[in-house]
Amino acid sequence: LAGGKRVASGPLFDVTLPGKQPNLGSRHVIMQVTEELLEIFGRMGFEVGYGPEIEDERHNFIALNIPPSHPARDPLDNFYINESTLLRSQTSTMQIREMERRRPPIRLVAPGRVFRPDAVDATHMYMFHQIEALVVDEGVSMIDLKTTIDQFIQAFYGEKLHWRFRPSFFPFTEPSAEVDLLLRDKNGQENWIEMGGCGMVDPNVFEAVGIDSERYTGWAFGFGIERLAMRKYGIGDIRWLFENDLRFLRQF
Ligand code: 2NL
Repeated sequence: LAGGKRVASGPLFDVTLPGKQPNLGSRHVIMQVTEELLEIFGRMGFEVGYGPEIEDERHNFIALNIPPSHPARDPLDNFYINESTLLRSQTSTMQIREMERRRPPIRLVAPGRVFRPDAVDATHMYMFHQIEALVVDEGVSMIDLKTTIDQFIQAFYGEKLHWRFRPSFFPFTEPSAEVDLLLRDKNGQENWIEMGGCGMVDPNVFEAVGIDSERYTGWAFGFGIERLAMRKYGIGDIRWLFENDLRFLRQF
């Protein structure tokens, strides 16, 4: 329009010019890895459970066979909100909730944030993500546990990596083991890195949730999702995952 009158002066802008590139967001690498893990465990027949990040002592400690005197309950090693409420220190809380709610067979994975006031360094953070698996049924054995971990590692890393069980102790499993993955660095140096822990569910845990420990057995494991992602993508420092530096995040 010119002076209120329409003039035949051609188009006001050139529609053939390239547009401005919008800045598209994307999923964080930890969320991408979590989705991949759920996909892999989904194919193996696991359901997914989510639960609260603020928990009571029953679900975080008592039902997991962690007595009041246990060092894991030290107020300095947990984020307590008041005397009996805290930010969960592991996702086993979710498995306890599920076992309280229903009877075996149970085949469940629970991913989520956990919180521990660790000193921050290249491999430790006060908040990280865990994925825990729980299988409860008649006749479940440690062979099933080992096979599941073996198939999971092959599916997630796309190759058969060397890994090992290292005897360990947790109050909620007996026997217990830690899972180490072999890492070869540029110089051919071999290092075993800890990915998480596992074991056969302790009968005391079954007692606490009213499952007959004479009839049922089960296994469980808990892996750190950051560790799994760092091993997969060669990320050298856990802090990079939480600094939100786009130069880092855009690589995934
Ligand atoms: C670790 C260790 C682990 C479990 C988690 C579990 C859950 C129930 C009963 C028994 Cl309900 N066990 N979970 C078992 C062994 C180890 O996690 O260091 N994770 C990063």
